[in-house]
Amino acid sequence: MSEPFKKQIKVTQPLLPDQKDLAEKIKEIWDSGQLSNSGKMAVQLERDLSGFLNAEYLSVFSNGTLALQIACKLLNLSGEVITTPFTFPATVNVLEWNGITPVFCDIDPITFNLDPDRIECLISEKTTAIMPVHVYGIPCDTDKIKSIADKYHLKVIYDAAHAFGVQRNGRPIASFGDITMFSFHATKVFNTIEGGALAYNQPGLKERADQMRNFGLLPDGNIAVPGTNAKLNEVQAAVGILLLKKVGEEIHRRKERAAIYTDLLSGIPGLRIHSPMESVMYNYPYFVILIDETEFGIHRDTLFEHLKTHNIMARRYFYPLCSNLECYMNLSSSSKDRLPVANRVAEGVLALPLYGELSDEEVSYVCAVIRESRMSIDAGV
Ligand code: T4K
Repeated sequence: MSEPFKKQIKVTQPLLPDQKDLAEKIKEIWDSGQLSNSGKMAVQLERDLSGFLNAEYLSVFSNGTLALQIACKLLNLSGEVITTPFTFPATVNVLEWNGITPVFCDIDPITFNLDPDRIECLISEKTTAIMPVHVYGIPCDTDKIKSIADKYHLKVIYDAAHAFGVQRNGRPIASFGDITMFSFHATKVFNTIEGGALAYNQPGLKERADQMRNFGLLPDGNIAVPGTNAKLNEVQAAVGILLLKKVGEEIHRRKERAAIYTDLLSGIPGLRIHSPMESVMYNYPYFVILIDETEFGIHRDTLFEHLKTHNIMARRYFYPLCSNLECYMNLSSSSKDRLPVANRVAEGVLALPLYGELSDEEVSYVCAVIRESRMSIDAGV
């Protein structure tokens, strides 16, 4: 058996700006004395991101969760919203925080995104919207979701926390739905340490969201709709401005690492590599495998622990399934027999380490340990 790796291999590592460049930006901020409240850096980042993401109307926020909460308020969502249980809990928590009941819909076995063919039967007179997630940055079936939303007059908010810079059939990911949310958390392909953005399909939404992230304050000091505090500060915005220049190279490096993984892990019985369709210009946020215990020989959790003993910190994104969390398990839509695909996928997925700085040696080592874990079973070790 391989020795544990000499240092811990984390599932991800943040993309960082050059310290010298950041020091220059911080000097600029210090000199101006403007640290927050839509200062020069935040305004520039919004403009830069609008161009990069091809999103004409866009606002930045202090994190993706608050951005999503504001998106629900902007569209006056209430009652029930159909969403996926196969996501980070933030997606579902946002609905609860808006007093909305999440209604879980099963997922597609290939993309792991909301299965559009299962949405219609969940629509009730209380349904106001659909909130799908572009899981691991792989786009949802936006055409089918749009036609259902149009038919029933529902709003669509896409959680694109993972989909920074992704395109489908040449269309930017922000161009689908009423609103699209991006997360700029440190663990994302592009980050502002903490941060997020909303892209809207109409200018009026941006104007109202910009008020809501600043307590709801209007230019005359009045407040028409109570807002919150979800502003991105100037230092975070400066990090974003600098990282926007590096993110293309980061995605390229990740693509190369993903190709090595694919090469070294292909053909292992019971191990499926989760990858995007050809129509997608992808951003490689995660490298995800799906383990079928029967064919692979061991359960995903055994492999997960085995990797840990070798200093490899993989992650079970997304496990437990949101519908199985204590706070959501009593919803009628959480019942396991209504979500067979999501429950099966959550038991099998594993995100392997992936980031630009990951070395070829580290990728090869991870793959060797995975192969070895199976061989030890074959040999009865
Ligand atoms: N919707 C979806 C679909 C999401 O995935 C998320 C967030 C959201 C909405 C909400 O967006 P935000 O409000 O976060 O903007 C992480 C992130 O905290 C979370 O942002 C992310 N999704 C989720 C999928 O993953 P953890 O609990 O896995 O993070 P943590 O601290 O365990 O870190 C993971 C690895 O990254 C570790 O190996 C250490 C490394 N790391 C982490 C940080 C924070 C670093 O090397 N440096 C760092 O600064 O949640």
